Amino acid sequence: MESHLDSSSKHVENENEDEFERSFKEMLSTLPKGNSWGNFENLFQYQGFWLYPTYLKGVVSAQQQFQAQPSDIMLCSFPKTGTTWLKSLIFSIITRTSFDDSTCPLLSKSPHDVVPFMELHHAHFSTHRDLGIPVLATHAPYSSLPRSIIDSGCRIVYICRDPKDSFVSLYHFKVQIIRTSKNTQAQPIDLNEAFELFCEGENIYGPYCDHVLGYWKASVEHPDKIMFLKYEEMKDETVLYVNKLAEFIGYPFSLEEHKKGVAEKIVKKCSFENLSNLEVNKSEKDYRKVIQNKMFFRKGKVGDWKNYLTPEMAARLDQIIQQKLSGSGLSL
Ligand code: PAP
Repeated sequence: MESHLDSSSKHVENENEDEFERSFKEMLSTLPKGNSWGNFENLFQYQGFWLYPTYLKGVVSAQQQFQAQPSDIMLCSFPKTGTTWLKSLIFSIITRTSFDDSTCPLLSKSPHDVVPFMELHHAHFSTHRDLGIPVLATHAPYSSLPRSIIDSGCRIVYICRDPKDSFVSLYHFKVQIIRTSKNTQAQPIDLNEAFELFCEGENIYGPYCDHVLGYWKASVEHPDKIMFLKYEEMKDETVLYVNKLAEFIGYPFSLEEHKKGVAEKIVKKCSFENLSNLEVNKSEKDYRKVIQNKMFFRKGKVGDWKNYLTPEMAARLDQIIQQKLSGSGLSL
């Protein structure tokens, strides 16, 4: 039975939630409003980046409430740069002695269910610390991370990708979401229009370059705390990077594990071919409202942009990126 104390603390919790909703709505009404990318919601510009209200609410809530621990691991990324892959790799590294080939949760759960997003679980921030899996993912830009993440000194792993491939991946994701949505206001956006917006930085968590540069600069300043990865390099030498990753997050492979090829097995288990063929990841089960598990697995290739962008479009985006990154020491 619910105790008197439980119900009164729930009451306070509800009041706090109501107060948060009220002040969030008030703040939202003051922010610059952007395009919707065919969505039924517009993007809003917050601290220099474009977000949909649902994600923005989670980021603001995390800024106010999330308490990071030094042993936490934050997986940060711009959308469509390899988050699903990195979630499954980090999860597998951390839990490698807890499960065997037949009991691994990745066989029956989406990588997004085993490693949650910070901004999608506002007020709960389930890091699964209690299960010994202190990992949380976010697409929030570095400058909008909750203060406690920086102050705690916890490890941050960031992954980026050729923006041309990220754009193509994002575009297809968006088209699928709109197709699945029952909201009649949602209309698929045209590729050229979406490309224009992406070049101007008006896309979810955009501008892309500012997102990448924020984490890049922080990783140069604090290489012991922030690991900066590139999707293409990971694809090329996955085993090497899984070893580096394990070392960096504090779960290095032992000599015995090296001999047994444990890293190689993790790489195989988390490969696009393997994960995308699991029933759970082929499923149309809603991961979150209109987003289905299968939408996180499209092609998993480097250079698929060539099938969608003209050479002129590619040159234009490359030039924007080069200009923005010039002098940073980073090339993409
Ligand atoms: P998110 O930001 O919504 O979480 P994210 O996982 O970062 O998405 O990106 C999805 C991309 O990663 C898709 O790329 P594509 O559209 O170019 O195909 C998806 O196919 C790819 N991807 C998913 N899982 C893997 C994997 N195991 N290995 C390599 N790429 C993967």
